[in-house]
Amino acid sequence: METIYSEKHKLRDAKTELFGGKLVQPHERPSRAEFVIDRVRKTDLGPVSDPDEFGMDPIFAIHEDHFVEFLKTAPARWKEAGFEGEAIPTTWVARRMSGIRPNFIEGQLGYYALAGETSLTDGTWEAAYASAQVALTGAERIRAGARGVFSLCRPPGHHATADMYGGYCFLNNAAICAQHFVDNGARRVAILDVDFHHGNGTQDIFYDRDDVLFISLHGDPLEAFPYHLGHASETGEGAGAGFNLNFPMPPGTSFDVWRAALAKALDCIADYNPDFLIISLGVDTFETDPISFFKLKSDDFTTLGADIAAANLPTQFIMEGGYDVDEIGVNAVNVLQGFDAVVAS
Ligand code: SP5
Ligand code: ZN
Repeated sequence: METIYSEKHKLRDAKTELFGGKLVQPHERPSRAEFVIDRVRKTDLGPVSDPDEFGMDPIFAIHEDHFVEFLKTAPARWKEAGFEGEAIPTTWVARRMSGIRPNFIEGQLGYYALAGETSLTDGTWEAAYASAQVALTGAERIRAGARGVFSLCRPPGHHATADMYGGYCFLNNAAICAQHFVDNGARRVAILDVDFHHGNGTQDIFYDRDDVLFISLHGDPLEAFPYHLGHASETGEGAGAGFNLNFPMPPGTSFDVWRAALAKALDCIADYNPDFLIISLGVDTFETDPISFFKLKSDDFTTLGADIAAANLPTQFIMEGGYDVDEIGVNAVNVLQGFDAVVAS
């Protein structure tokens, strides 16, 4: 299949992540995308194309304008305030607080951040914008009739809500694409999130809607980031009741258990009968991922891709997480090759 890729991801190059009480080298780093694109090229997966330009409209269809303005300006405002490290929040809109947006940058970080690990840096906005264009270009390929496409997005997106960033995410690429499909005539879109972490941002964005089905397989939020969303009891509200489905799984979950949840998810997607399928493709379910606790092996990712292909839907893969950087290329491309092998047969 075709891969969409932009070198502009390199502009997202934070030096620090708040992890374990220390500022460490970020897990979400530029080499992740480099390893993936190298593997795409080495395996002759298919052509690699630059993104086209879709501008801001499809981003504003999902994200609040004041949030976008914040992402663009926060690093400069932080520096102007005299702070020397990378911009990270130290306060939060905690339970029973007002939710009134503060003026000063330090307070705004706590207002817009859903987690504290993700530093805001110069270049982050440009990279996140380019990542969204990579996503939208893939969506256009699917609309034009491709059976599968790979949007090699970086930074990732599934933790970002309409007005919050965090979990290494700034703009929700999968949500932007789902909305783009709907705005161009799709009746129903399904998003299947196989990243280790719950896709809280995508869930939140579509929670009250029946035109986008969201299903996530992930580490139980009682034990794993993002901790405060992703329980099985969250099934949608209003018109969206019944159109959100979570499969939280415990530490040590192996592929046979994980695959059984995938089968249930794919059954629900078949019942929903969507026009398009978006896969939020994280490979942090890998057994040696440094921040996760599932036990998938490299060959399992090939099977995963084949299972998804059997759903027989036009399918856009959007890159999300995966932090065993040495193996991220093999694992991500295994999914895509597993998919292509079924499509070709
Ligand atoms: C897109 C994506 O995969 N984002 C993940 C963000 C995770 N951020 C918080 C990481 C905290 C990890 N705690 C690890 C405990 C290891 N035993
Ligand atoms: Zn993840």
